[in-house]
This record gives sequence, C-alpha cells and structure tokens, in this order.
Amino acid sequence: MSTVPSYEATDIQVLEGLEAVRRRPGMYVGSTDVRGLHHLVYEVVDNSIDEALAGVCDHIEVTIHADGSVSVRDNGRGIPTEIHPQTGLPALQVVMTKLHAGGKFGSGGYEVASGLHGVGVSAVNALSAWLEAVVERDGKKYRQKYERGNPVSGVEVVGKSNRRGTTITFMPDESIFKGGIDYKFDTLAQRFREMAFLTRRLTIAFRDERDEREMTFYFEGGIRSFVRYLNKNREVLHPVVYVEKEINGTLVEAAIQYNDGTADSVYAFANNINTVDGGTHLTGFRAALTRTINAYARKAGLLKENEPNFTADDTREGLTAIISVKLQEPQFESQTKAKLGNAEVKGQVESVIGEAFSAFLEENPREARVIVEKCLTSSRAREAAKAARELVFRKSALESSTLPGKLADCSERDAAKSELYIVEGDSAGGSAKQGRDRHFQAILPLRGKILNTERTRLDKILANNEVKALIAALGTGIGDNFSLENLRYNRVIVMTDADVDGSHIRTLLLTFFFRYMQPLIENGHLFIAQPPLYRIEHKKQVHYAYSEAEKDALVAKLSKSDGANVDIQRYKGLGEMNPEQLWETTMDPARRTLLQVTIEDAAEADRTFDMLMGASVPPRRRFIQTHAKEVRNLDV
Ligand code: 0RA
Repeated sequence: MSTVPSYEATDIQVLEGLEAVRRRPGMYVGSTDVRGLHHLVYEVVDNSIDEALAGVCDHIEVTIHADGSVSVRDNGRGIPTEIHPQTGLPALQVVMTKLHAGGKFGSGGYEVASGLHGVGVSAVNALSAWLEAVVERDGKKYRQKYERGNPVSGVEVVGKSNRRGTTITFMPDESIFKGGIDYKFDTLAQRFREMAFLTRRLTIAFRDERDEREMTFYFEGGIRSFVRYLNKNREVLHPVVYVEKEINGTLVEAAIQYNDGTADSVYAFANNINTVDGGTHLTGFRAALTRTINAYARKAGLLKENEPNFTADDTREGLTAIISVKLQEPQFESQTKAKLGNAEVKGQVESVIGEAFSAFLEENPREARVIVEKCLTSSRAREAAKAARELVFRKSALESSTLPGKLADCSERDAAKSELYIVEGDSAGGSAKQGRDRHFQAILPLRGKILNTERTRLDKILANNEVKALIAALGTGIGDNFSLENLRYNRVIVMTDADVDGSHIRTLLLTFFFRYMQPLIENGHLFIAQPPLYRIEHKKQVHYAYSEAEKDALVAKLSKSDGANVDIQRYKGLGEMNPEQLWETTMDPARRTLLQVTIEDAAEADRTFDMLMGASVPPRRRFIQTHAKEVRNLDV
C-alpha cells in the first residue's frame, strides 16, 4: 500500500493548539462530565450535518461500540486529503489537529458552524485517548490515526473504495472524562431525532452495540413532521402551516399548528442549536403571529372596533411551532449560550413568517376563524381572571368583615387558636358542622361538583363562588395582595373523600393555594385531613382503619382472639359517617392525624393540575386510573 505525503514536520503551533484543549477542556466542550462526553459525539455529528446542509450528504450512521468508542460515518464529500498549501500538511491532518480549522475552508452554501462552540473535530481528537479518521474519496480509502490529538501515522491509503464519505472513530480519554465513558442511548437518540427533524430527508441510523439497540430517524417533512410529532396526542385545528425562505443571507424556516389545548410548545433553533433562552428569531416569530392574527381578525370583523387587540399571550394557547434559522455568523448570548442575539434576525423572521401566516389566514377562512376564536377565548379568560382577581381584591378590602353565608364560623376570635375545615360536599359539610367543636373549629363546605368539571381553568375557578367564599373566609386576599397577618385561622384543613373525585378536588385546592397563597403553605398552615377507610366492629367495640394494611392487620388480630363476628364497613365518602364518627376519627385533635402540606406537595399538585384539567380527555382518564389506588397519599 502506498502512502500519501506523510506527516513530517511537527507544526509547533498546531500541537500547542490542541494542548490548550486538553488543559481547559471545559472551554471547548462545556464540561468534563457526562454532558461534555456526549458533546463529543454531537460535535462530530454536527460536522456530518454540515455536509447534509451543503446538500452533499443524506446518511449518517452513529455506532456506540462495545468498548465505549463511538463511530460517526457519513456519505459526505470526505475530508480533503491533499496537501494544504499554507501548512504543507495533508488537509485531513490540518482539520484533525488544528483548532478552529473545522470543515470551513472555501465552502459556500449553508455550511454554518453548528457545533456549540464551533471548534470542530480537532477538539474531539484532542480529548480522545485515540481516534481514527477514515476518508473515502477519489476511489481510495485513506486513514490517519491519532493519540490524544497527535498523529501516530501518516495519511495512508489503506484500500480502494467506490463510495465517498468520512468515518471518525474515537475513544474519549478517561484521564479527562473522569466520570467514566458511559454513553446514554436515550440522550443521544433524543438529540439525533431532533437533528433529523431539523434536516429534512436526512437519515440518522443509530446503533448501540453494547446491547444491540438501534433506532433510525428520517423525516420526509422535516420540521413539519416535528410539529406533527409534538401534536400527536392532541386535537389539531388546521394542517401545519409551513414556510421556508432566504432573506438577506438568513434562511428562515417555520412550521406552525394550533391544537385545542392551552399549552404553548414553541421551540426555536439557530443553526440547529436549540436556543432554549429564545432570542431575536423567537421575538420576530411572536411579533409576526400576533400582528397577522390581529390584522386578519379586524379585517374579517371577528374583532370589533371597541375590542382591544390580542396580546402576544392571547395567541399562545394551544400553539405548537418550530422556528429554525440558519445564518452565517450567529451570535449567542446568555449564560448557557442558548439565546440568539443577532438583531437583524428579528425583522427577517417577522417578515417571512408574517407574510406566510397572513397568506394562510386569507386562503383558509374557516381555519382562520377557528384560530381567531381560540385567541378570543384566551383573551376573555385572561380578562375574566383579571376582573375576578380585582373583584376579589376590592371585595376583600371593602367587605373584609363580610363572611360568606355558608361558612359556619367558630366562636374563638384568636386566629392562633382557630382552624378551618374545607369540606367537600354539602352532606359531609353538614356532618362536620354537627360533629365539630364549634368553639375553635370553623367549617366551609365546598360543592365539589362545581369545581369538578373537566377543563376547568384556574381563571374560571377564581371567579367561582365557592372559591370566592374560601378567599373571603381566610381573609388574606390572594396573589400580590396576599397578607398572612390577616389569616383568620392558624390551621387550614382540606377534608375530602378518599376517592378519585376527592383527590381531584384536593389537587385543585392545592394548585390554587400554590399559585395564589404560597405563604400559607410555606408557613405551615395548610393540612390534609385523614379520614378512615374502614369501620370495624367487634363485640360492640368500634375500631377504625386508615389503610388497607391496617384493616387487614386489625381483622386478623380480632378474628384470632375469638370466634365473634367482625363487621367491616368500608367508607365510600365522608357523608357516610355520622357527626360523632367524623369527630372521633378525623376532627378530634386528640385522635386525628393531619398531613402537613409542603411546598413540594403543592408544586406537584400544580404540575398534575394541567394534566387533570387542561389536556384532552384520554390522558386525563389514564392518569386518574393509574392514580386511583393511591388517592390516600399526597401524590394526588
Ligand atoms: C473540510 C473541507 C470539506 C469537508 C470537510 C472538511 C468535512 C469534514 C467532516 C467531518 C465529518 N464529516 C466531514 N465531512 C467533510 C469540503 C470538501 C470539499 O470541498 O471537497
């Protein structure tokens, strides 16, 4: 086998360059933990993606080998192997050993620096115990090997080949990645899926030889497919709106689709980097959408003259979109370098998306109307919530002494000694009123049915009479006007049935407290009552069990003691208990158990809330079914 110009002179500068990477790896790949380790793979794959963006590559294969090394193989042009005039070295060697050399000499099109730091494969080489680059082009197969970034062979011709492309195989250096070399299949797969969505018709075949798992990503529709994927469990309001256009050197691409939910799932990318902190492209997109929807709604008479324009927030609910821009010199800002800063991009994106979305609305009046109506709903909900809040604030200011009629207050005036039971349902409320110690225990019955409707939004809940009564009873006001000094009860106790509806209402109340009365939770005032699940009677003696296990143990013990009958009654709701039973099992401070609600519990409820109330029906059913057995726990 022949050898093409072998490396001879060791270029001092080149070596110094890569030494810098080994000395401060964090500067080049972010960190030396698992994130940095995965970044090595992304860096190599990004180079292959650049070939795909240049239109000369449509297939990338990534393989994790059993020994932990990784191969990235593409069918691009292949890294050039001829002598690079400035250095007198084979171009392959320059690309692999010179920092920033990248793949960017003399290329046009959208071969943009997409790696996070744009340092190219040489940084990966520097941080690898060994690396092997194989290039296939001009009918030949070339190979060069490196150790810790240094060439340990020349660029050798090792065979013939009738294909084109580059294969980089590397073993991360364990003396740098001290946490060990353990690639996570799911982390990599997630990233490759995203890359494939962003590069239409590119195949990324991913194989893990450690356990023979494999996944191949290919999306005919690119970011259109991405949006369909994000909306796959939702009812959509129209087909995906798609635009791709170059404007002043920036390639702008967007896919947009509303669904019937309330969540906002908009992801923005710049040069294939997920800009989680947004930036000028996202700002331009939001401006375009709001402007075009307002203009259309006015023109079509869907927004009346006396009605205000939609705000950007009004146009966000149920919106799923991908914005992807590609530009020659991206400027990234923010701590995480995940915010696009190029000022000119805002106007470019706004113009491209504005034009396309406006055309879509004009050409599809039926769908346009549905979108506008959705914005109207959002806008009215926001207005109603605001009005309700203001009303509540005004009320609590003006009529702070006016307590709700349904509140059975206690006689104690000292808040430190008082407690409030919030009770689900009128019948349980009746029992609680009779069973309580009226000296220090107040009862506020809430009619569960009203709250327990699907798709109830918190906005509506604030306007709800039951919740207004609750706010008035507590005396604190809500949100920014919340004042703990005015709290009328030291303990606020939520008492609901130990069934699915009870857990639903508990979630709602916890979410309400979490969003509007957080200090109440933080200062330890919020509790959950623990009613028993079973009443067990044995020889005229009554016992209560608060869990299945407790019941089983009790029944076993009582049955063994003698042959007398053991009568087991399962409580389906609080309403089944008479006032005395409710007092002795759940309300008597000497015998009851209360669970104190922590801010973590409430935050968890808050996350659950949207799923329970907002999402489409099937996930909600699934959720309630899977959790139905655990309703006695706080993980509602
Ligand atoms: C330098 C120049 C050219 C391509 C590349 C590097 C290149 C780098 C990598 C890294 C992984 N796969 C790659 N594929 C290509 C342009 C080559 C030409 O114009 O022929």
